[in-house]
Amino acid sequence: MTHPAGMQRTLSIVKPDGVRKGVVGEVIRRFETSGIRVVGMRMLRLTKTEAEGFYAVHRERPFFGSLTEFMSSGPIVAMVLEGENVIARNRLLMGATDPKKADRGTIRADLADNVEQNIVHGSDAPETAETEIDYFFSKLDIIS
Ligand code: FUP
Repeated sequence: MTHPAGMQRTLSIVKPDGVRKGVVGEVIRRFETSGIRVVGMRMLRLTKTEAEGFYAVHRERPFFGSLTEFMSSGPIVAMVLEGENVIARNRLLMGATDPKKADRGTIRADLADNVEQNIVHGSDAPETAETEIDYFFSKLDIIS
């Protein structure tokens, strides 16, 4: 299977606040409108332990307990996104981690309440994208 140069995959998550607010469709619409393809998708609820595994890099941070409590507080929608340079493009659509600092028109500026409950997750680099996609998806779950 050959892909055009620059073609990437990334993991996106609509977090429990996004599902509670009913903005899953709105988030997907923004991806599709900007030419990003959804090639895998599932809804699930993480246990606290699974949320801790996903955010293991933040283990020592003061917000780790609260963040993993929040991430396991309700269902999430995990997606594999595909496109040219999609890791950076998704991060641009998401906006800064803290919605107060995010540019207008980004998902977080428009929809999020605070730095913890910030609607979406998106992988930040090719290596983390691969690890994070593998955390949620088997090869058979992804459309190629
Ligand atoms: P991002 O890549 O934009 O999701 O941001 P980070 O990887 O820095 O942080 C991951 C998650 O930790 C954020 F989405 C929310 C949470 N977080 C807090 O709760 N408080 C903080 O001060 C920073 C991050």
